[in-house]
Amino acid sequence: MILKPLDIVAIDSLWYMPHHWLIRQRGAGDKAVHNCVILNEAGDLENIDFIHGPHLGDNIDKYKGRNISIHRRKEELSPLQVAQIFTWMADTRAKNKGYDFGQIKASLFGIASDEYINDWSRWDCSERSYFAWAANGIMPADCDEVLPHPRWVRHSDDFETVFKGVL
Ligand SMILES: [Ca+2]
Repeated sequence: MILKPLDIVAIDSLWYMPHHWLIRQRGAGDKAVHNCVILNEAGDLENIDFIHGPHLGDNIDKYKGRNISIHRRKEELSPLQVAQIFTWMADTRAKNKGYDFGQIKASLFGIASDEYINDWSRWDCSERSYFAWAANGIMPADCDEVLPHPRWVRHSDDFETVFKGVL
């Protein structure tokens, strides 16, 4: 599998993780419960967890044995656009205050309140993968959700699936 920078990974739920059940109930039948962003051909990730929020240091190998899908934007970006997105990711990561529990609460219970959305100092996984594009002027098609679900990238016509199965 050849990975490219800014490929988006969607990872399916695990049956023994209670918070995955909650995320899935809003997924309209889609099992995706997590997103992360590929940084390079070696599969290094910008990942998110409850402790650190967005961070570096993980590799896609972390998801070996899991059902995942990998999605690539159909229209290739210019090197300038790629650099712009990576700069935005680094800037927001540096200012990050941790995981966005307000966003995930709003997402799970459908509370589209200003109190919870568009806080760019805190992030959840699907918000992060979506706004890496949207904040840089590239609105992904077919995702008009204020609170993107991890399934979003599987359903956007702007992205093609380059891998689907057990990693
Ligand atoms: Ca946020």
